[in-house]
Amino acid sequence: MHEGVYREFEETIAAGERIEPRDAMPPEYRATLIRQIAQHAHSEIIGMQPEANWITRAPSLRRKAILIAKVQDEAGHGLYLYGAAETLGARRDELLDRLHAGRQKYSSIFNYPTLTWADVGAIGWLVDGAAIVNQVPLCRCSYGPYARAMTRICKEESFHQRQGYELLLALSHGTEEQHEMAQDAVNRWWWPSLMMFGPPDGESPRTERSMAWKIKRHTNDELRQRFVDIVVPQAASLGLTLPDPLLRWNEERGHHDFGPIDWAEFHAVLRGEGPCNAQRLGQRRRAHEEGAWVREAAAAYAARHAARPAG
Ligand code: FAQ
Repeated sequence: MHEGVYREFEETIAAGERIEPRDAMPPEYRATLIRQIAQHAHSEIIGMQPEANWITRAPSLRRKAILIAKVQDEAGHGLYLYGAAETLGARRDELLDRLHAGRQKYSSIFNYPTLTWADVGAIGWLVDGAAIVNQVPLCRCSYGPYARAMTRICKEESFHQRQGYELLLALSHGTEEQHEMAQDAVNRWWWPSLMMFGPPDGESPRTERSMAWKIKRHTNDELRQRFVDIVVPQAASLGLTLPDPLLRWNEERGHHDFGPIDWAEFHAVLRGEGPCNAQRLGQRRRAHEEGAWVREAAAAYAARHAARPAG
């Protein structure tokens, strides 16, 4: 009987149609999605920290209002994604427990520090830019609730990306000191942004299966290349350079060549040895503990309303 059930699943995938929460699906498909969506959700809420670090020090009221809205959007993205994971039977409190215990990952990129105000611009331009390149194909992912969450998230991310670009443009054309600050931020965020796309294809254990299931639509290296090709002309319009002496247009390939990525650094960050891993996870655990009263109050409120007769 199981075979028949999964045949329908295989046919839906082959036809390029969506799998929905009540459809039968192989347990490995469910587990892969829970892992990826949870890691993605964790990245959104941990990703609030590096930029939130600058809210109190934003240089103007306008910049402060924009930054608060952006960080709030990231919390919202986390909510959509935890909601999508719940449609697969995952429990949100268990996913958070796994994050807090260091048993579930979040993106490597958020383990780097935000040293100056220009880092807010570099995150918007490069980190949100990389996130968009990775996430636009996920809008066509085979699992309906994840694909639909991505559609909305991508729209908001493109505002974030433009916000970062505009911030860097202002700094790049400001005083000499501001220009240098923008260049320094780009120098520090460039390589970690390339690592966001994951290990090279030959060392990516999940890609083949996820491509067959149409969760992923492109490999890690394909999306990394797409990102480099998009960003190079943007850097030129910003009047900033990218810190890679090997970066150049390859006429034959029709793409930019770029220098080797330090995969040892990437693996060290994934092992918890990045510059800010301990700080980020510590802050997340503290926020969770200090927010316990909010969760309790919300549960008590919901229980009281559920007990009240309708009308
Ligand atoms: N960091 O076999 P693969 C954002 C893990 S954007 C940490 O290639 P897969 C927006 C991988 O999960 C950032 N871990 O795996 C924002 C796997 O883990 P496992 C979040 C990484 O899944 C902007 C193992 O290594 N975006 O937050 C990383 O096929 C600004 C083997 O790798 C997403 O999560 C990494 N960089 O491909 C927020 C997008 N790379 O199995 C705030 C959705 C790989 O050992 C401010 N996810 N790993 O547990 C994906 O598209 C995929 O999961 C990939 C990895 C492409 C990340």
